[in-house]
Amino acid sequence: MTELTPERSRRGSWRGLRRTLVLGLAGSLASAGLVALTGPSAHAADTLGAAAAAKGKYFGTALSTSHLGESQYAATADAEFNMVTPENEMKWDATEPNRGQFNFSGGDTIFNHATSHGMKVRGHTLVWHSQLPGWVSGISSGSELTQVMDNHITNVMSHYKGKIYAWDVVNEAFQDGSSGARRSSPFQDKIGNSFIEHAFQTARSVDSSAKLCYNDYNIDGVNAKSNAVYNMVKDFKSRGVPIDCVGFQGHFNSQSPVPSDFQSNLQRFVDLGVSVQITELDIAGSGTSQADNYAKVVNACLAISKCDGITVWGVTDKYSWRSGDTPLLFDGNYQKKQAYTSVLNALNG
Ligand code: G2I
Repeated sequence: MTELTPERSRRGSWRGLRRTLVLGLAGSLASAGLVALTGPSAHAADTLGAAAAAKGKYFGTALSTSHLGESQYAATADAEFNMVTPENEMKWDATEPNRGQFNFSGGDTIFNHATSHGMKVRGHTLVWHSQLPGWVSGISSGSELTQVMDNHITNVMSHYKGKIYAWDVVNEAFQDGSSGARRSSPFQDKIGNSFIEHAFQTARSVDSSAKLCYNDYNIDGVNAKSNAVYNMVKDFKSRGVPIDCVGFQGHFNSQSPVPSDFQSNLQRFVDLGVSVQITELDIAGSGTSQADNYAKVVNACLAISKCDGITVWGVTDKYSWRSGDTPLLFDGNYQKKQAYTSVLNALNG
């Protein structure tokens, strides 16, 4: 997201003055009984993307080629969101199923749909142990795997060079639990700790216009895993390894609720000099408790100027990766849920 330039800030002050005048006039008319003042704000935006944009943030969704042909799916996404993450289409198994053979058909479908409807795109994800073709896991030499990783990053990022808002360069490289250790993966086991910084360095050299993020789950509050990620980012910053953002996936349920220190945890990462993004938000539940949890997440991001935006991990409960948890903002019939209204009100607040 663009920083606040002097010009924008002047426009902001003008907006403030204009708002004072408009509200003053509206107040006089109201007291004269000429108009009724209704709602929280006369200028409240009526879509998630527009409401977020008014606060200098984005509000995105994961999108899947499997459902784009369903008119309500596409129409809901196009109306509400201003950022898109391909749910599976830019992952390694989709983009390089065989060594050296790249396939961007699914990624391009999502990219073209998003950009032709005015939405930006987050790239997801370049280096991840999951949805990784067997031929990659089968490589036993660390130096060969490093070359293969570099070649993958280079080809995928070059295809979308200059067009991607942010890339999840490395995804889910740390273990859950109290160890704070790296997760065993082909990259970790064969290349070693340096694979992450190597991936970021390669990514920067290919497309310096994309923000480069590390993305993970269960790092939303302060815990051993988020401490380990925090220490990695701190180390990267101190040594000049290029990293611009940390993605907090935000998959919440009753075992893993929105933590009370969510906002302060985001803030400590911002204090290291990166921005933060909520990248895969979904919250199990229903009704008021789900709506309240969504509001907590949105309010935390709004409170942090370097929280770039929020992406929910899907459009409708019908196609959620965990649809039994009904974790999204639209139900299976594309009706707005209480959680939707809660998010929109928080963004407009
Ligand atoms: O698992 C939830 C997310 C955790 N963080 C990284 C995300 O990339 C991940 O997304 C999910 C997708 O939402 C699922 O759609 O990643 C899953 C796989 O790790 C995706 O599921 C897979 C199915 O397991 C495959 O059977 C299927 O072929 O989606 C594939 C494409 O439809």
